[in-house]
Amino acid sequence: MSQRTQAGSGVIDLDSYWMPFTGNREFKANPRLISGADGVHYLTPDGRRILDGLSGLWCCGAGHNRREIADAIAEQARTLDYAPAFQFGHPKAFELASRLRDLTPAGLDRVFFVNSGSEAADTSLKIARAYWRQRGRPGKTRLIGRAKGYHGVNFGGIAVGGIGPNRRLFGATLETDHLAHTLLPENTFTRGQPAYGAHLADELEELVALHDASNIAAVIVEPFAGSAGVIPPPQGYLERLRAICDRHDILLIFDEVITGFGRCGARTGADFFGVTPDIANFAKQITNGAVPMGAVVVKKEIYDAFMEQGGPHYMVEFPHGYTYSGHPLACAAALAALDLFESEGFDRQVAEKAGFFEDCIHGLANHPHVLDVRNLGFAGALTLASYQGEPARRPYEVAMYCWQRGLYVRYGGDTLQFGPAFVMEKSDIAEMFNIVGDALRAA
Ligand code: PXG
Repeated sequence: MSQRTQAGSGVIDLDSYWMPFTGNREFKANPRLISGADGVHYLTPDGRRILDGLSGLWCCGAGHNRREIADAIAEQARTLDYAPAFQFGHPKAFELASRLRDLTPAGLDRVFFVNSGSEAADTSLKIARAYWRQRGRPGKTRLIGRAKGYHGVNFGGIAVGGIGPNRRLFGATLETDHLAHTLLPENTFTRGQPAYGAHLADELEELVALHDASNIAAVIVEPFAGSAGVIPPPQGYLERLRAICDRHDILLIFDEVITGFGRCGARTGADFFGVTPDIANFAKQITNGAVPMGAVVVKKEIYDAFMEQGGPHYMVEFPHGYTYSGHPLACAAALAALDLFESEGFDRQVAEKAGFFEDCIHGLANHPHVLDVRNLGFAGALTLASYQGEPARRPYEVAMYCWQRGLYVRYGGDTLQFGPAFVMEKSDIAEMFNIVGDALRAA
């Protein structure tokens, strides 16, 4: 018998949709439909208002259904719905590239458009390898990620990614190495960046000793690890990675898909931590989640290496790109979203409210089942004590309780994650953590 659910006045069939990163059997037995949104709330078909505790999936920091973005998309769809991305261009893609150049740290000057964080990851890894080939050092191919890292789900991204369940079904990937993660028992319940752990960056020196830098193309890390449960870098760690990369001619890639455009309380993670990578990947917040888009922003020297080795002037210098790279609707949405970012000062808003958010989430430290609390900017996570042999069960149960109480929180592994919209009021933040507190007591 097919599974169905009521959605407003109609009934929908749940069978055909194979849902991404979802327990399909559980969802279809216990559907949680979202049919609308308003500001920092979601609306359900049965008329409930649900506080959005993760800005969608870390992507709607400006709040939902922003009229400025919706109007820009509608206007663009009537003016130029699509233009060929290869060998032709449309003005808004150039305008947006300049805008991203201006909003990202000095030195990051050339912008390659993609459609997601996963495509940004694989694109950045291909750029890194090809760059060294263009520079006459074709042996530099090895890619290094970090345990607990998340760089999306394409083959390059899972190869450098460090989350086992995302890789183990899929067989061989690229040959990669991983730095140790920085989630240390010494640092539990730290507010913001822990003081201890910068030495873990020195593992990169050990990998250089093992492989020789002549074989290593790039290191990719998230400024703070997001998906694995908000793991802020130890103080001095990113600086040390940067120094080791410089010493050995290894490109440093920051995956800023979550940290970019406001989440840290700065324009980017690079700005917040004061470390500039050679390549920075963005997605999510670029368009406020309204149209899929990602961007890989690289140093001018990297772009120039491709131009110099490009052959006859009519030849393609970098055989890579997507039909929808720089899609007109995405560009229009991004320009409107970045207008809001600047006019409403989302980086400043987060910086101002981050202390309140921090106090609220650390207020849960003594609640039942809580083993750790971590936070940075408008991002935070709880690690919860597991049921024997069932690490993922308690966060799921807590999240289901919250959903019943009108709060959407993200659960995965043994963590709960929080990433409110930048525009969320303090009263909503307090309510969010009150509900979570009740859920923990009930669990
Ligand atoms: N890199 C990073 C750092 C990410 O966080 C991706 C790449 C992949 O992006 P796409 O657009 O291909 O999904 C991500 C995505 C969570 C959560 O709960 C995180 C992501 C996605 C969904 C949930 O932390 N990050």
